[in-house]
Amino acid sequence: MELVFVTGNIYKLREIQHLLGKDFKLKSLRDLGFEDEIPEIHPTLEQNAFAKASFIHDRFSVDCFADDTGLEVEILNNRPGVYSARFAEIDSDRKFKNSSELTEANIDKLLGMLKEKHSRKARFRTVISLILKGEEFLFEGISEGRITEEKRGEEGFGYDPVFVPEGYEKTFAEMTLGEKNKISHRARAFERLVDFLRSRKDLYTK
Ligand code: ITT
Repeated sequence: MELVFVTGNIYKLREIQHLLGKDFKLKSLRDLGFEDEIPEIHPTLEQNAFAKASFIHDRFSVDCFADDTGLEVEILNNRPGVYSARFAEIDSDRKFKNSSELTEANIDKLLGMLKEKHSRKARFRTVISLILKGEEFLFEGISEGRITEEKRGEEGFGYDPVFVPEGYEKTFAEMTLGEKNKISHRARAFERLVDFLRSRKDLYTK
């Protein structure tokens, strides 16, 4: 089965293709010849995921899905949440040369805000919006954990160097892709998507 994954993030595309296996052929936005940014302007992960998926569905009439993920830190009232990707830009005039500089600044801001705080409890939450034959289906995956005091590890992306999942000592950035995929928020949400697709073959065969 062919499905379009509405993302501009190649790390995510790699992670998800790894999870889905050979039953599903994942197409990227580039395969559709689409390389523009889709604005993520909504106040919730659910709305953003749906906006991305419906934008591509309306334009190309393809079955597709989009996800949105946020890091929700309990003592910060679930911030950065939906603003995780652009956290360092909020209330700041600073301009960033590239995405890795922004990622570093996001992490520094987070660690700064957590200094002296008595709790470092956090969770990643992923929401997937699937549009299949014109109908929307939503899936969620959560990874509970905590924010470290310092960055550790080189793998992964985003906040991985400062997030330790519950029951582990290593950060996500100290795990291999295979290890992270077994327990990550995105993996859990995508497992639900895959289970759904397998159970509802009637929706997309013929
Ligand atoms: P899209 O093109 O799919 O929108 P994105 O990089 O904006 O890609 P998300 O919206 O899913 O990705 O995630 C928002 C931000 O949350 C992302 O830029 C990272 O900073 C952070 N993030 C998401 N998933 C993460 C993960 O598994 N590990 C670490 N950080 C993550």
